[in-house]
Amino acid sequence: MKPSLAFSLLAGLLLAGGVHASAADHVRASHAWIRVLPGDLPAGAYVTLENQADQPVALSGASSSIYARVMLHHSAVEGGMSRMTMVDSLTVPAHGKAVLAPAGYHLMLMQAATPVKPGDTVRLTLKFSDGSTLPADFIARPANALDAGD
Ligand SMILES: [Cu+2]
Repeated sequence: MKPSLAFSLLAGLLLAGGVHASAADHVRASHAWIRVLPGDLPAGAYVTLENQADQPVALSGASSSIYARVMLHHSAVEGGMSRMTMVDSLTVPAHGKAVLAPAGYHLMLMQAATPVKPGDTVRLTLKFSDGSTLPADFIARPANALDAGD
């Protein structure tokens, strides 16, 4: 056996051991959708994240080839007014879930390079605080949509 092959086998075994498996390996994304608003208004992206690991993981943001800026936000009603604040991360508990939904946590998508219309599918790359990433396809829905429609 050539030394290089032996090394790659060993590296493969170490990775398969799962001791340092990344956050993204344990997370499943579902009900992923985007609410598209008219003109240049930012769009909200929503998704349900399920964490199958024994440790919590933290969503720290996302990126997209279509939207120049993606930010993690939280909406809350204060004194009758809905306000958005930026958040650094959103924890998904061990064997639990986090739901990004209207009037709560969402990814704010800004500055679309090409117009996104209802029915389009947009790939977002979710980022976790350990640096791992999870690509997920989001279905674009109209401004009056309240959920993924699935
Ligand atoms: Cu927002």
